[in-house]
Amino acid sequence: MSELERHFEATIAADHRIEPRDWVPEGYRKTMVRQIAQHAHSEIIGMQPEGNWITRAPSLRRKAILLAKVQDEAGHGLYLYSAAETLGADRGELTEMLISGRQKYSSIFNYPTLTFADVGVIGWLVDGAAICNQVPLCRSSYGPYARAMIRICKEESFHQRQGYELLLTLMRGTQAQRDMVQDAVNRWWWPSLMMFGPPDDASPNTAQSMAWKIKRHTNDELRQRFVDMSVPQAEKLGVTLPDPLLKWNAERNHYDFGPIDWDELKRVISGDGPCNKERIANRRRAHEDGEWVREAALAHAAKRADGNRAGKATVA
Ligand code: BYC
Repeated sequence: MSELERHFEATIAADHRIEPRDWVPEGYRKTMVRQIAQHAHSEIIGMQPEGNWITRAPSLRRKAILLAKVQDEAGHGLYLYSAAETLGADRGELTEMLISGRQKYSSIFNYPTLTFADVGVIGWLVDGAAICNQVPLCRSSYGPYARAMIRICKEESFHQRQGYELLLTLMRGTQAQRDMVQDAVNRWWWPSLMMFGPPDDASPNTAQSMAWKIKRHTNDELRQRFVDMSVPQAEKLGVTLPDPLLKWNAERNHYDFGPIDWDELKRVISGDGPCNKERIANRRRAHEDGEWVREAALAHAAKRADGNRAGKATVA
């Protein structure tokens, strides 16, 4: 083992953070870029299902809340692309990989948002799952990622509360509103469980990512934590989670739950979910429409750099 490898291993073993200028094995760099880029793409694509409801929010208050939430997601994408850049990735290339289908984003954003209750359920379940998955990432071994996660998690918990509060309001409304919430819960429950990724015995990356302390828990551990957290919240809300096998297991001290349709997850991840094509087409259009902004920003930066050089030359 080289001196550099020994230093890397010792940093991980001591639970210290890896920082951008530290030497890392190529596999660590690749895994980190993959995970951070997929995460960034998920935040940006994740703006679409809810963004769809901004113009149709039922009140000014709901509209302002939703606008703020969707803007937060854009911000999360930006912190994450910046974290990926500290590993030598190029943001433009990452975007190309997303819109050409070479890099993934979370399966959850390929499902449609059919009613305003979906906005509440996304906040409660999707952001709830995101928090469960991301709080341990605040202790991830890569410093810039772990630090970005701290702020992201704070904002996600606001998102989760706004969703739950929206649902509490709907549940105090008419029978039709309660039915709308139940219907949204029925559609989002299983896809939310799939967000945690394939089961541990079919997760190719987990063992190495745990050894490098990129991940602190396995996919199944976090999924179980999410189920345990959600059941009492569903009871309080007065909705039924669509799983007849969901049952408290006193021996395990956890809820048992029914089998997940892993073929559905595979289909959705490989591009064949209900909204994959629409999401990517929208992202591609936004990227193309934004070309003049990127060009203008680059021209402005070049002009300022020239100005700075000229200024320095005069001083010299
Ligand atoms: N969807 O070996 P595995 C958010 C991929 S943002 C799509 O277990 P790993 C939010 C996986 O990437 C939500 N792909 O992988 C935003 C891997 O790909 P490769 C996103 C999935 O990395 C806005 C392959 O399948 N959160 O919450 O050890 C509004 C094998 O899986 C999925 C993050 O990205 C999936 N569900 O574990 C509201 C968090 N699951 O190797 C909310 C950070 C797996 O074939 N990421 N894959 O390219 C992680 O924690 C981990 O990457 C995962 C997967 C737990 C997701």
